[in-house]
Amino acid sequence: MNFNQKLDHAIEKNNSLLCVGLDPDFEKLPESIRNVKNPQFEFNKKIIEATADLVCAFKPNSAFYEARGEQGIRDLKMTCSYINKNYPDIPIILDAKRADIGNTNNEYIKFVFGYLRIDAVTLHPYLGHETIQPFLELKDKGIIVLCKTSNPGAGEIQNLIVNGEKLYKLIARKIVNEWNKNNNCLMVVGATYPEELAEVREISGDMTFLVPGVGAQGGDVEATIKAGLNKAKKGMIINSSRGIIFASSGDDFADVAKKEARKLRDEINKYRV
Ligand code: OMP
Repeated sequence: MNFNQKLDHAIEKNNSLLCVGLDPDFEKLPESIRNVKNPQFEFNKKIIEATADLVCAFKPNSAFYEARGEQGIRDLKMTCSYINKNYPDIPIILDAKRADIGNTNNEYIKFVFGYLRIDAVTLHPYLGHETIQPFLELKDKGIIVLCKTSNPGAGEIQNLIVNGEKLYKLIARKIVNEWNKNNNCLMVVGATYPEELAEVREISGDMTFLVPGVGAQGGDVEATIKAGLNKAKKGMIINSSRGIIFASSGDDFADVAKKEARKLRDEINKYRV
């Protein structure tokens, strides 16, 4: 089963376009968890157990694990192994925004797909097609390229006019027309820019978007869903990290995360009809 098939299966099974971002900022973990042996893993495990029947994917962001050095990498590995073993139907996306020259890419690929056994990874397009190609050749994996990101300063570079159009549109065209030969490309389009999301949807046919920016970053769910759905009323992986995993800072964090995940999943579905 390739990434898109696995994603589709999870979307149908859980009736969900929601992705829970596993960004366990160590300083924000409840005190009772911070003191255990594998704190980020133990926190994630509870979040995963509470939300696995409500999501279409989990997305750990590498930064939160790298920040803790070898302990963090161990917790990330344990998290991925736990999902693969106990919830093999749920795809894992590693948010790492990779892509580099050839020999460096090989090492990234070994880490992400060899060591962690992840299903999809985020990449930036800045070094060009040549540096995306080794990832594109991995036919069964999801290759998720940044197009229009959710951050306030995204336009500084992404809205520059290149060849008569905004750069993010040119990137979207490249992904769709040149880079997606193996039908394994997705792209990142932030929920904080619904107008641009609609423009990118126009360019991209039915391609699936990873859409961060609802929840803590304030993206409007209704506007996002209406702008980004494809013809099959899906084509979006809507990520929320802090808005779900840190909805409570107390020991009831998993129960509250479950409630928030259900609320957001249902709100998304309300606009899919
Ligand atoms: P919350 O703002 O806590 O929901 O987290 C959003 C997650 O999505 C973080 O892991 C970000 O690094 C990631 N993200 C964005 O917020 N904006 C983007 O444009 C792209 C990403 C990403 O690639 O996932």
